[in-house]
Amino acid sequence: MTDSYTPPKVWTWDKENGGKFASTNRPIAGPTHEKDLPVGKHPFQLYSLATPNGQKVTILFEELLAAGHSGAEYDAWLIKIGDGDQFGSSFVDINPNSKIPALMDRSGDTPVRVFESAAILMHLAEKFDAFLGPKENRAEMLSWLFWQMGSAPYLGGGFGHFYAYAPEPMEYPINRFAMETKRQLDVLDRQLADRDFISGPDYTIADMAIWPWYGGLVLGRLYDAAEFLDVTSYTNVLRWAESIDAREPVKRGRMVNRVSGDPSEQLHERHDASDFKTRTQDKIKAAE
Ligand SMILES: N[C@@H](CCC(=O)N[C@@H](CS)C(=O)NCC(=O)O)C(=O)O
Repeated sequence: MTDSYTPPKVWTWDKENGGKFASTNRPIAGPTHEKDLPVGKHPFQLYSLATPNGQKVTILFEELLAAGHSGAEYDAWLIKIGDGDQFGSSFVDINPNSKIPALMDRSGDTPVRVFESAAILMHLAEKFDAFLGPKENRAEMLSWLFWQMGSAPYLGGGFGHFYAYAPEPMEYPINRFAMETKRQLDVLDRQLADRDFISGPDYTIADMAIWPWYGGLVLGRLYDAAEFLDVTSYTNVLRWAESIDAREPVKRGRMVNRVSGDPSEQLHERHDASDFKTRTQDKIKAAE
């Protein structure tokens, strides 16, 4: 890596370009290998990992079940993106974009694929008519849901990448994306100054989409960047993040497809509500 870089006339793929995800990043789409995906007994088959984008969906599933929507039972299968599972042929059939989360809705006569986390949240919330907030506030709720989809790539792909994953710290991109991340936190902080949840008094899929990213950030769980970004100065975001963090379905949703952290909070796959008590990694290891 040098201080100055002159782009070549035509970009070519340098497989050794470094960074934490260099082994899986590619400039081409499509499958790299043939691989079938397992199918469980429930109406919804989720193929995912407990990154912030993955958590959005497992949190919604757990919230739906806790609210009494028993038709929202789901199997959550683990997709290890570090191992390239997202490039297996059956995964690519569900998500041609090769990213988690990906869902097969098998509740009807014909299975339906859904990819992109906001599409999955909308699909499920509409199906169960839950966590959408009141109809007259739908435009506001959707605005925040899609604010998240447009904004988080600057936090994850921009700030997180250059602050935590790039092969070496680089001042220009870290400055650029720290500035943008702090601006986004301020957007949220102002919005949450006089309402409990992001689009009003109701807890909705917009909160579930924003919380794993921006809630995780102010709770000090993302990129080891809490001090650098002075996250505790966003007091309204912190209050909102803590209130959502205290919800039992959110605690369960965070555990599903988690492969790091405390073993008692890692439920690699979820096939039954009882798995939270019996199938976490601490229990599985103790039984071996
Ligand atoms: N906009 C997508 C983003 C999904 C996404 O970026 N997923 C990441 C994990 S958080 C992934 O699967 N990365 C694997 C890869 O890029 O190869 C969504 O919200 O569903």
